[in-house]
Amino acid sequence: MAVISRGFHGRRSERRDLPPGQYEVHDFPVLSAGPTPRVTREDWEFTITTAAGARHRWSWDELLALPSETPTVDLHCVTKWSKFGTRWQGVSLDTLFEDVEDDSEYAMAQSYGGYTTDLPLEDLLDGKAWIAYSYDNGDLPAEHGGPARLLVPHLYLWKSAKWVNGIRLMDHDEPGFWEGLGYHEYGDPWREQRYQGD
Ligand SMILES: Nc1nc2c(c(=O)[nH]1)N[C@H]1C(S)=C(S)[C@@H](COP(=O)(O)O)O[C@H]1N2
Ligand SMILES: [Mo]
Repeated sequence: MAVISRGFHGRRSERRDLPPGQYEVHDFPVLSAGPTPRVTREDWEFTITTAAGARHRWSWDELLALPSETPTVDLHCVTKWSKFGTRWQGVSLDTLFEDVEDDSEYAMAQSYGGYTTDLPLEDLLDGKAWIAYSYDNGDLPAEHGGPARLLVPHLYLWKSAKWVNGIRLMDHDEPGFWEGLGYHEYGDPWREQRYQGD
């Protein structure tokens, strides 16, 4: 087997899994389309609404009483920064969808403050998405979506709705906030799906 000198590998950061067109950052940029909503844990609630209108609701205490997971994931923002190895704690959407009966194909995540983003329901399931309430072993800071945000790290970060307060199931796709402004309806960083038509 050939011994390859260090030089051929390039810098350490280039060996990480960086999707096309992205660069690595070490800080944690804040990107918010509007002011940061202030939601107290007492007032916070999360609702899954089926296409038929059935509502499944969790208070803050009910969310925290559910089994949680501690995913370590890479984040990829459409503005081209990627951050490796971010550590979170949250409840898997699989847990929240356990008792939800609906065969809808699409979901709209909705946030305090009015932000929305749409995605196929299957992209929220099978261990791919969480309602995250802790970042780096601390409370999730408000500017990053606290008390809790959606975390869907396999898609561009605009799908990870901060200050999430619900998911509405839909039998057809509808554009969310950025999708309605020309961003890609799916947003796979590995296929560089930044804008409509990519
Ligand atoms: N409610 C809400 N969620 C949001 C946004 C927003 O403006 N409002 N911005 C999105 C975008 S474009 C990105 S890149 C990430 C940024 O998350 P961060 O501020 O924690 O880095 O949040 C996403 N979720
Ligand atoms: Mo973004």
